[in-house]
Amino acid sequence: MKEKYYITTAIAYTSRKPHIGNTYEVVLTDAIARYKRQRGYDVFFLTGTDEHGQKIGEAAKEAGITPQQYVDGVAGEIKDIWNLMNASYDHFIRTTDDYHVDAVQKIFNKLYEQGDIYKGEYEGWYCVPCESFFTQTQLVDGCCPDCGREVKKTKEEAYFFKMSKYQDRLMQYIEENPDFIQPESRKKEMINNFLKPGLQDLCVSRTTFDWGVPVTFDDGHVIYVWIDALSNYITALGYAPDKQPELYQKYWPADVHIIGKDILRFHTIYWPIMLMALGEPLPKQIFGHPWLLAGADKISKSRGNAIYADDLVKLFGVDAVRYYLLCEMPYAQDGTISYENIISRYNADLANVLGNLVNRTVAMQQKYFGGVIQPKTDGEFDDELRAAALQAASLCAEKMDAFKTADALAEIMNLARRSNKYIDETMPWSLAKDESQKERLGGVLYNLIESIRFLGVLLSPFMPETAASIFKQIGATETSWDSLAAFGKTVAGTSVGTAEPLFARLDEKKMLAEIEASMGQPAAKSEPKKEAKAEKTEVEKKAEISIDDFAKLDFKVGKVLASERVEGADKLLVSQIQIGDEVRQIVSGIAKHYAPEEFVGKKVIVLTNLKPVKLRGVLSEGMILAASDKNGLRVLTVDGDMPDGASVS
Ligand code: ME8
Repeated sequence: MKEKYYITTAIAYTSRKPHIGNTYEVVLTDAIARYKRQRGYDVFFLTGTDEHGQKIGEAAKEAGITPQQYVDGVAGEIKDIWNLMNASYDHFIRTTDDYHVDAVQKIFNKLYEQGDIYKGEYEGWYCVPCESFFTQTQLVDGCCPDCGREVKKTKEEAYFFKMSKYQDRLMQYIEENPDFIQPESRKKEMINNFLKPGLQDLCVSRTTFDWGVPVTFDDGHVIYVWIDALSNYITALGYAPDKQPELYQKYWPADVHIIGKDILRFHTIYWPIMLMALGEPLPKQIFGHPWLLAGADKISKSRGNAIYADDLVKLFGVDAVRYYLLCEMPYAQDGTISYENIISRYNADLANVLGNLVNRTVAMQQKYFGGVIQPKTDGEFDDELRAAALQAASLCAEKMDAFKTADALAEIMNLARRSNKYIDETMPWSLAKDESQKERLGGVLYNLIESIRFLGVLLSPFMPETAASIFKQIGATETSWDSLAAFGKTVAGTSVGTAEPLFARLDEKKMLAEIEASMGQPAAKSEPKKEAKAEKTEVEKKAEISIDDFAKLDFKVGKVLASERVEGADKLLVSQIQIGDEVRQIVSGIAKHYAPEEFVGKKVIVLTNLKPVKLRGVLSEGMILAASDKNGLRVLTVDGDMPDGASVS
């Protein structure tokens, strides 16, 4: 029988649409859930929305609608974004769901009946955005010690939870279970800041507003939103004090609650104490992830610096956004997000390394063997590639078991880089020229396909759509984690699919200008005119230049790997040019003079340091030199065999 694995996210407040920081948490949890499923666990992944409390009640009032109408709208937006990000949750709980409300009331009643909750009067301070109580001495400069915002003086009749009664048991539990609070640094923070100074009884009901779960035995009281919210982790499994259904018995205790570091106190102190009082087992682990910052600030719904996942997905696609979030956020330190960073990571890792590897390999398999995968051979550099693939799998597992997604992704990208290096080392295009090397060429491509298959399997939890596209392009049938036990599961004689670019390089400057324009800032000058100029062949006599001017031009030998017509432009060909260890995409006005198939395989001269432009919407990263007059056009090439990447001067 499969081992169970129960993983949860925090439930997001339905005060506003979730920003990219909230979304990060869901993507992180999803990657772990997918990884665990891949490793054979029976996973239950829970997420949902936290819909009660003063903050949401006030937001609804401001919007002029009922709280229920308000939360229905925002919960819908949250679910849409989680779905857009391909979050593979098994259940989405809303704290306004009837079964949850009913169970929370029963939990409150049980704790009251057994004497853990008592009635008193609360006098102190309340932070509405954090939905937290504070004493005068806990305030910092008169403001909330957590978020620094204004607090409200509160005096009301209230119920209290005897936290102090369970303090010693909790301390003992934390000491005996060293992995309970992760990362380690956060554990010390909780012990030193909250447990050591001594726990105060927690105020667990409110009377000054009514958007919450009513206390059944005392009209006018609603249950404190954190008691309501934390209970979701067990009510979602059908728990109530009078019933522990099969789902609950199977999955509880949770293997891990994934939450942001700002809400650790609620999860590592209040929640375990609630469970102790209910006589239920405690979650095995609480993982407090770092924050995603915009510049130096925490992204926050109320600070107005929010970036939203749906906007990013429109620009970059789901998997690129997932990739950015998962590799930008190290284990314990905060990460940052900006459009520039996303674009440069996209180009550096996804387009240049991963996309390029898959595209080149599938194209070569098609070109040299009509797509049919040839048998494995043994040759130079093969052992290293094989070892790199096996090592990537074991290191990736090690990092994922510790929730270190950024480190796991770094291992995967290392394998992709190693595979690109293998292409440079084995030079398939050279092997292809020599009939006696045909078998070796087949073996080299076999190893590349197998290495890409490893990448597909390893990337599945992080970038599920990309992994599916990789499997389709290489025609992979073995896609399970277990298939990574050995290098060589690709079946010779099967065929690859058609090469489809996974990630086309982005034009950073243009994209940033478009983003700025869409944000309401002055739009950049329109690009098409610039493009027309770059495309135009200049024929007039030009002014003299010095040798220093000439030295600024970086010409290289390039080899045309692939070429096709640009849709809707009868003069343009878009070609993939191998220049040393990189592949550039170049658009040239030569379609009337060369058929794409005639152009492939040619060694051309490329001006490589020309600023990239878009021609008819297609990115061009350099210029292929050609001679022309009124009778025709011919590209420049080298006299004799020179490797691509060689300098021209
Ligand atoms: O805290 N970077 O809801 P929430 C990373 N309803 N994570 C962030 C973040 C950022 N900039 N901003 C927020 C709540 N988060 C409660 C949870 S659970 C029983 C109740 C994280 O909508 C935050 O830490 O404010 C939390 O884990 C989650 O997003 C939802 O935040």
